[in-house]
Amino acid sequence: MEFTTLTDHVHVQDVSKKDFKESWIKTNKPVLIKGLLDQTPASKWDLNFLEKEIGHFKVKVFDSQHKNRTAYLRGDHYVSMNHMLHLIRENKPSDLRMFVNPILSKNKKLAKEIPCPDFFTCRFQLPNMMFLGGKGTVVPLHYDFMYDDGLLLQLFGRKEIILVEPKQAHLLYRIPFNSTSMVNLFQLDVSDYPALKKLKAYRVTLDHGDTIFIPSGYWHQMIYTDASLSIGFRKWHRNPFVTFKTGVIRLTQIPFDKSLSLIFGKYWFNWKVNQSKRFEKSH
Ligand SMILES: O=C(O)CCC(=O)C(=O)O
Repeated sequence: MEFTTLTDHVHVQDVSKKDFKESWIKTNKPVLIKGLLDQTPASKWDLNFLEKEIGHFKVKVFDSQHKNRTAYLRGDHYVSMNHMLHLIRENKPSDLRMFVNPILSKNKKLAKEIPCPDFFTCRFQLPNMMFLGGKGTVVPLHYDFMYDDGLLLQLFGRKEIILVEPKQAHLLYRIPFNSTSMVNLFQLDVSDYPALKKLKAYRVTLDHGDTIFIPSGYWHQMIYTDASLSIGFRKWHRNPFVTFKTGVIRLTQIPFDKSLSLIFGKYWFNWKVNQSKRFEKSH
């Protein structure tokens, strides 16, 4: 496996909507964007303020108990947002992880303080998402399942990201009916996953205030250097047909996968993991 540090970066002041589309969205290339947070009132947010504004909400989180699952969107149980914010305050390790949570849409005043940047807005704007986890949290390797383009802005803490271009997806042991992989690129195991030897990936650290552009179909995995909180902005794929086709596929795939998981539990999970390895062997 070969890692290259992602060095491409731009300053938000030099980014126009047209340039961003031509240089990064159409070419499907990741880039680090500097200065975005400073342009928003959210640059002044602190933990006391967030606790007051959103701390009382209940949020759904993942924990590490549910190992026989490959669904990755909403989480397993509820905790208070205050509980999650406390992880940041203490910079604590934790097995709780909040993923793609649109919590800011419950507080319009707050959502307005961190708007989707102009160069990334689209028709039928999706709400901003929040991602939060303790120090050492590992986000499973995946791509965003609607082939949307994503920006991830780091509000608190630091995280490391590995990015793999879509054309190397066949080396990643994708789980069937899903957009995730069981492979942990931060802890390489080439005896179990030999195809990884051929993999080339980008690696980048997201510091406070940094934003990464994760293009459509790019696989990504994160490890939280510190307890971290990020905001995600999403943009539908530039070709509406891709969104439509993917939507139809997901609408059948997700209920199918969930039903079999409910009926067969770990047997279904194990079958999928075995299939992901078989799929690789045929390449
Ligand atoms: O930082 C995280 O926790 C995950 C972010 C992510 O997967 C995304 O923005 O698509």
